[in-house]
Amino acid sequence: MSKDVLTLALSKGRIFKDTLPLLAHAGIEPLEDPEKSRKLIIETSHPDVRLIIVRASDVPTYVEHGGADLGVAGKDVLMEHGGAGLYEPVDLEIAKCKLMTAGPTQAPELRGRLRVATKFVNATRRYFAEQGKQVDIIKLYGSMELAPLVGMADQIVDVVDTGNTLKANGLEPLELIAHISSRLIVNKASMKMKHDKVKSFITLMEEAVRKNS
Ligand code: PRT
Ligand code: MG
Repeated sequence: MSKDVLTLALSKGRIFKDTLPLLAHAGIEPLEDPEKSRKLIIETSHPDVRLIIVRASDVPTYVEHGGADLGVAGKDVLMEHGGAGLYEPVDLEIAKCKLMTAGPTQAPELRGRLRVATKFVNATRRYFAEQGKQVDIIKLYGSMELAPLVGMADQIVDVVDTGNTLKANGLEPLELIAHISSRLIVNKASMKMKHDKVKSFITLMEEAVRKNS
């Protein structure tokens, strides 16, 4: 990584969309739209800042291992990653949602241990352990809503925004595990080696959040 350039890891979709106005506050504008371009490295109007486009769940990995100096990741993803090797200096207050348990509106009587399908294996295990409940966790990579419908799981753990997706699949939200928003994360070595640049970027993001709210 060049000492002069800051690399910021973002995912396509809602995080990219919600980060744009925060970047605009810092005078940073992407030169291409990742929804249209196939490029994974996107230059910006700021010569010292470039973006890389990765999967939402890969953002902490890129930042931890120095593939990016900074990144924007949902707290759900960070809870799952564990946050080792990262600083998490700013709550950007974007892409808000809730990490919840959910189950069928008409749940059949439970026999045996609760089976929970989720991509948030660590957060789920921690949550039920805190309740003193032993559950069987089934790891999925998406479309968790399907698992109870086909009798594979009793409940799911997923992020919920409007709740429409649950409702459309005959499920309802049950327990709140955590309020979720996206965070600015920073590579620990970059914080030392590029301190002035990273520090001023953090300050700009803090200002942008205050302006945004
Ligand atoms: O899509 P991919 O597998 O690459 O990764 P991802 O699904 O994690 O990425 P993305 O871009 O969908 O989400 C990025 C981040 O946005 C997540 O890590 C969350 O922190 C945050 N976020 C906020 C959400 C939602 N709101 C949300 N509603 N992430 C996902 N959803 C899903 C939800 O699971 C449901 O299936 O959107 C669907 C619609 O939600 P309802 O409740 O409004 O119907
Ligand atoms: Mg998605």
